[in-house]
Amino acid sequence: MAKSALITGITGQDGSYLTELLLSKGYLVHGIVRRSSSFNTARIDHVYKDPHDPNRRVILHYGDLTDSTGLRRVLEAAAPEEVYNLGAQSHVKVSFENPEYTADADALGTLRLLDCIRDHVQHTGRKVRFYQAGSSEMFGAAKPPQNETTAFYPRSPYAVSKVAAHWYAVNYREAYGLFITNGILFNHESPRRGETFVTRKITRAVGRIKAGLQDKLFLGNLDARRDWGFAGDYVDAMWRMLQHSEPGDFVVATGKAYSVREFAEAAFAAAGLDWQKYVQIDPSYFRPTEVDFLLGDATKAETVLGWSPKTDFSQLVKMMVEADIGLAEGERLVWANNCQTYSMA
Ligand code: NAP
Ligand code: F7E
Repeated sequence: MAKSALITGITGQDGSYLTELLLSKGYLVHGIVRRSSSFNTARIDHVYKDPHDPNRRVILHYGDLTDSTGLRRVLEAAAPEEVYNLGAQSHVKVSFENPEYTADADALGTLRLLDCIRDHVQHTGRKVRFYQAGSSEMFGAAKPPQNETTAFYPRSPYAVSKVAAHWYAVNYREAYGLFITNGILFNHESPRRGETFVTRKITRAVGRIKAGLQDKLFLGNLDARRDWGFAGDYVDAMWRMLQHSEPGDFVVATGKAYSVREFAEAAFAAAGLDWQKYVQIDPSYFRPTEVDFLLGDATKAETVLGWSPKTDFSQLVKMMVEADIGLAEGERLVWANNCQTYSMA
C-alpha cells in the first residue's frame, strides 16, 4: 500500500516541491487548497490530474486553517500517515499589517490541526506523523549562529505566531505522545518563490530590466543578512524528519549568510547588469522591527538525518535569474505581439 500524506499549503512554494518529492516516492498526496476567486494552483498544475483519472495521485480538498470543522473533515477523509503543516500567512512585512489574521492562520491554525489529529488518532487508533513548518524568524534578534538550543526572540507578529505554533507542537508531542516534529527552516528560495519576497522580487526585476520591461527596482533594508538555501533541498529535510525513528526539532540551513545587497549584486551580475544603476531605496519597505542577521547551524540535521544542502548561493542565484529572464522574455513577446495587433487594428 502506498503511503499517504496531507499537505496544508500545497499551493505554496514548499508545498509544490514537497508534492513532487512525495510523488517520486510513490505517495498518495492530499492537499488543502483555499477557495479563491482566481486560480491559486499554478505551482501544482503540472502534477494535478482530473478527479476522473483513475491514476491520479494528488487529491485536493477545499479547506482553511481558520476553519477547524473543515480541517477535521479533510483529515478524516484523507486518513494520512503523514501531515505536513506548511500553510501560513508567510510574509513577515504583511504580518505587521494583518497581525490578527496571521495569528489566526499560523498559530491557532496549527493548534486546530493538532487538535484534529489528537482526536483522530484517539478514535481510530491510527498512527499519524506531523511536521510543523517552523522558521528561523523565531530566532529573530538572537545572536548568530542559531541552532536548536538558541532561545527564540521573535521580532514580528509572524515570528511570534510561529513561536506559538512551535510550542503547541512541543506540548502536543509531550502531552499526548504524538509523533510531532518541528522543522526550523532558514530562508529558502527558488524560481517558485512568491514575488514579494526579496530574492524573487530582485530576480523578477533583473529579468524584466533585461527585457526592457522595467527600469527601476525599489527595495528596503539592504543590510539584512540571511542564510538562503534552495527550497527543493529543504523539502527533502522535511521528509527525512518524518522518516526518523524519533520526533524532535531540527534546524535546516546552509551555514552561510549574505546581505540583501550581496544578493542584488550577484543577481544583476548574473545577467551582466550593474545593480547600482537600477536599485533605489524606498523606506516604505522597512519593517517596524527588523531581523538583522540569521545564520543557521544545521549540524543536528546533518548528523541525525544525513541531510545537507546540495545547492549553494551562486547556483541558487543563477537558477532564479535564468528562470526569470525566461519568464520576462515570454512577457516581452506577448507585449510586442499585443502592440502589433493594436497597431494593425
Ligand atoms: P508560501 O509560498 O507563502 O505558501 C503558503 C501556503 O499557505 C500557500 O499554499 C497558501 O495558500 C497557504 N495558506 C495561506 N493561508 C492559509 C490559510 N488560512 N489556510 C490554509 N492555507 C493557507 O510559503 P512557503 O515559502 O511555501 O513556506 C511554507 C511554510 O514554511 C510556511 O508555513 C512558511 O511560514 C514556512 N517557512 C518558510 C520559509 C521560507 O523561506 N520559504 C522558511 C521558514 C518557514 P494560497 O496559495 O492560497 O495563498
Ligand atoms: O525579506 C529585506 C527585509 O521578505 C528578507 C519568509 O519566507 O523567510 C522569509 O521571511 C530581508 C528582510 O524574507 C525588501 O527587510 C529589503 O530583512 O524576503 P523576505 P523574510 O522576512 O526573511 C523566513 C525564514 C520565513 O519564515 C518567512 O515566511 O530582505 N528587504 N528590501 C526586503 N524584503 C522584501 N520582502 N521586500 C523588499 O523590497
